[in-house]
Amino acid sequence: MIDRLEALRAEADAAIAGAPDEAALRELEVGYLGKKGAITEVLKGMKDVAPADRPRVGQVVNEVRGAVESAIARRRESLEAARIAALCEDPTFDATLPGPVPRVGALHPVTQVTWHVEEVFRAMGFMLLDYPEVETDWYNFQALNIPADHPARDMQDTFWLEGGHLLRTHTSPGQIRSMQSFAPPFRAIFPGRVFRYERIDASHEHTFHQVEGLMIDRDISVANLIHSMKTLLGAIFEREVTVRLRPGYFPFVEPGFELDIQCQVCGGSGCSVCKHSGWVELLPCGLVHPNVLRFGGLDPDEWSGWAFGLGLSRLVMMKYQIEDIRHLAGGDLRFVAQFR
Ligand code: FA5
Repeated sequence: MIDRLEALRAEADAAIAGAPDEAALRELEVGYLGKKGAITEVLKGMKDVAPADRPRVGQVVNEVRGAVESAIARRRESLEAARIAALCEDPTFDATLPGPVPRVGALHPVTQVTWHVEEVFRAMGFMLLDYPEVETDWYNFQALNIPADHPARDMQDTFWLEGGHLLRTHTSPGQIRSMQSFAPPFRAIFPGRVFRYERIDASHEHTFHQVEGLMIDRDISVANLIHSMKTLLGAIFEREVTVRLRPGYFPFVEPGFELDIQCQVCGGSGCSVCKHSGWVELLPCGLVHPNVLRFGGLDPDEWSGWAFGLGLSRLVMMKYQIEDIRHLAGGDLRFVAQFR
């Protein structure tokens, strides 16, 4: 067996040294070392070797296999060097020409800002949650203190589905769902798409993004809420932005506020995005209404909370000074490529 191996080694050495190209070399590699290769075949005879001789024979097998492997590697290197040298001799080859540039994609600005908002809130100990886009009337309205005949339903025109389901008009149903899932105190944000049966214009889409935030604890106050909103906006815009707080009505918070931001597209002088008012409605918020805490299964005498529903699509527009919301879902890759 040792003689057979030594003969194979000599034969392989000569064949490898004479291999004219990579294809021939690859064929030799398979022929000697492959599953059905000559060396592998010899190895199968190991079972017939006397036990006392096995260590010595085994050593030779390993040596021969290693030698063939390194002969192949050396030949491969020299073939490659010869190929490059030949290329350099070719007068039509210009090594200074730029190579093909890979096409690099870009994350959509909504994704980028969503991730940024998530990062800011995670650093403040908030959980990141995800809730269904198809909701029931109960989660989307009733449990948020908006009964069937409540005029506040008109504030959010709804896409109704079969079987009493609907496309969620806001991310607020997550307030009830999270209260049902987590024992207080807890804090969470839930970003996502929302849908409204609305006429679209420069600042209104039928499908847009919101991020809801909810903090449930004992003795929560408006001061906690304002501090968190300021931290968020400071981090997102990376500069001072002018905001104003006004009373706002939402059946699920009491008191409720509208936090507006000075329009970053026109700087406050008036444009189509801010409807020539200089301000953009961005961040409705307030203290969670006791009825909503009850619907979520919490005792309002013990627990309190704040919530906000950030208009994420509008935030993206303000951050990047995008003058029309329809660009966001327009599917034009030239638009997305600008946010690389
Ligand atoms: C709500 O959706 C409430 N759920 C927010 C809330 C949550 C209030 C928690 C209090 C506590 P509103 O309908 O105002 O509120 O929408 C919230 C934000 O979404 C708006 O400030 C605005 O920035 C954005 N928005 C509303 N409608 C559209 C639309 N058609 N296109 C794009 N953005 C919109």
